[in-house]
Amino acid sequence: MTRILKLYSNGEWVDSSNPIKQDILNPANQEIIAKAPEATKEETEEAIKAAKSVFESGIWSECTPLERANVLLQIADMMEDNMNELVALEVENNGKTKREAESDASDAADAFRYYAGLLSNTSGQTYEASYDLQTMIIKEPMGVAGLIVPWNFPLLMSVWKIAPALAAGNSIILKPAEITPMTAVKLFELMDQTDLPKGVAHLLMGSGSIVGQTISESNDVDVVSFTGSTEVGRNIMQAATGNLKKISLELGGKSPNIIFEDADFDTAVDHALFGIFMGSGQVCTSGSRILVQEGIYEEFIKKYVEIVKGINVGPGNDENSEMGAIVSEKHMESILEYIRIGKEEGARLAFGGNRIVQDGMEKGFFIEPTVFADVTSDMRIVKEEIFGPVVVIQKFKDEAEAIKLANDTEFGLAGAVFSSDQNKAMRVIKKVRAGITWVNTYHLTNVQAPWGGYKHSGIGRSLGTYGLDEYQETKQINISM
Ligand code: TAP
Repeated sequence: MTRILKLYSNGEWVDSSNPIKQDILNPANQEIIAKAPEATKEETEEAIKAAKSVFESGIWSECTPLERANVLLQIADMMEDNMNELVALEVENNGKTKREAESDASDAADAFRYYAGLLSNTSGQTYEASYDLQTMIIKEPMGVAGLIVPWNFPLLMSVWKIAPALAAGNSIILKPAEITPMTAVKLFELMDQTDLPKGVAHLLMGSGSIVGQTISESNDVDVVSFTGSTEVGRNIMQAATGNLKKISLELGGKSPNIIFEDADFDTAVDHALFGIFMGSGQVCTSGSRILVQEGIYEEFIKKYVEIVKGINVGPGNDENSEMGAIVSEKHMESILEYIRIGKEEGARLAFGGNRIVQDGMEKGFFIEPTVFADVTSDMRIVKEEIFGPVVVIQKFKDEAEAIKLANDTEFGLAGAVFSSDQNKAMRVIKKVRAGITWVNTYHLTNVQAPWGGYKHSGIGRSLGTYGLDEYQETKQINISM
């Protein structure tokens, strides 16, 4: 039976007054798994007001750090106790593989533990500004935090925002992507069973143009944290001007993966595969532009394609699947359109390029892992974020050209260098204008490290102590003595 989802507002699961419901699909077979409410502007405003009033009551914002840490640990425990269900829901709703969903869910529980740990540590600053003036710097919660997340990591992106926002003592409104609400609903069901006071956390499903826009424009929202497209990020920045709310934006990327001739060949090939095909390429930090030094260029393509041919694409719940489905038909069509454009632009299609419709996969949204070689910097497939399993491979001559090509993009989210010369690798990675970078590996990161981009890839940082700062005000108190 199809599940009917509800909004979670002011500590209650409630129906929306809007009769329109969104079908929530399994992208591996188009089965309807649930019907989700579409919150109205009025319902969004009511939730914001309730969140504000609970914030002002001090029931959460004035808890001791240790009390808040205990609640975060309860949420982490609940997630771990319900890991299998969280994983199954993510696979069913997003299309990613079980292995990927397991890693997301475990990282998400860890993020709650990490922020609980930060709260358990004392921190702060006090100094003597002059003989008779003592200055103290303190951090305070901001108020209501609007958290808007995309469909590619529905659970992990929600938690990367919820955990620090709650740790800081804010009230929160979470808006999941319209098409992937399932794990957010489960997470709120779990949070509802903890000691988190009612009314601190609200879950509003609905469209970006109504719920997202209302959150971004509201004068009662003090901070908006958004992950998604650069276009919507710009929109949010404009909408936020009303009350000059703080914003953090984690946007798109077109990240370079630079492979020098002196790199360990097999390691470079292996990580360049993982760099783009993890999450079917629907990952903001994907290494979607591989830059290979001329001496190994043809050999690299040959080996790369040989392995790509063997990637097992299939439903996420099949243990043998190495790459899952594309999240929606609309997004699949957009990726296929880019593949068409790439062919038209004259890039060499070294492998893939088609929707997969055989072996009982005809109802799912599956695309072959796709490799374009011999691309040039002016091509749209090199410049624009495709956000799918499509990689472009470009040749470079020397270090200077590698850096030039790597930075020849409006984005600046991620980048990697592969070389056995540590000095050269460090020299080059420091020149790459991006916030998340790797040497001789790809995608590996941790909850302590700041996550975010340069240039059109965003503003602000998630995770680590930096992530907590995004949800805090900083105050100086000067004490005359
Ligand atoms: P977006 O349209 O940016 O959606 C991200 C989130 O913002 C969703 O919750 C969306 O709601 C909401 N949103 C949409 N319009 C809004 C508005 N005017 N005000 C406030 N919130 C709004 O991304 P998408 O459609 O999911 O994907 C489009 C492209 O974005 C992708 O192809 C990819 O290039 C990029 N993208 C990047 C990332 C990361 S991690 N950087 C993640 C996802 C997508 P709805 O779901 O209701 O539209």
